[in-house]
Amino acid sequence: MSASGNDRTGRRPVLLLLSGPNLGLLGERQPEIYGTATLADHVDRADKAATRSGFELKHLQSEHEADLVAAVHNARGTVEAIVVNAGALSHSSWALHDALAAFDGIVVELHLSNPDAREPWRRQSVVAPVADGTVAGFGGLGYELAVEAAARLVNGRNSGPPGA
Ligand code: CA2
Repeated sequence: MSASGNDRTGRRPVLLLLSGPNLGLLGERQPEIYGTATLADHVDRADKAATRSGFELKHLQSEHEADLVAAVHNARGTVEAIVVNAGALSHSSWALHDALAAFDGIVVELHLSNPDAREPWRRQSVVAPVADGTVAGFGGLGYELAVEAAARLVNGRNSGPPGA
């Protein structure tokens, strides 16, 4: 389905934003790394970007790896793209890696900070190998960029070969 229009049922294509552990604390601590915006601010920004691109945004935040894995399973066949900031699970969750590998839509990995410029343990992402691409280091702007990239990849996938 393309985002250039609704399908015959009137359904807008769906983009699922997943937020991992501790992201609900954004805005309260470590503003020098993560800024002062709250997760709700970021979701609002992502929602507006999704609407501009003709998509419906759904969001889930969880402290629990299993919830995120289940959300990816449930997305199969109903969601066109997943934008995922898995928090610290980005560096450790092979379960999330495997779930995303079994999702046949677009996957965009997202980080507020630039993990490559931080502690060595943040430099490995287990999400990156199963993502179409990664947006990192742009703070809240990344939520817009990741949603727009996901929407454009979905539309590109539905309208012709990649690379344009
Ligand atoms: O930069 C990102 O978006 C991260 O995914 C944020 C994660 C971190 O573990 C990743 O390496 C990079 C941390 C999530 C939020 O952590 C907070 C902890 C305390 C206060 C505010 C946020």
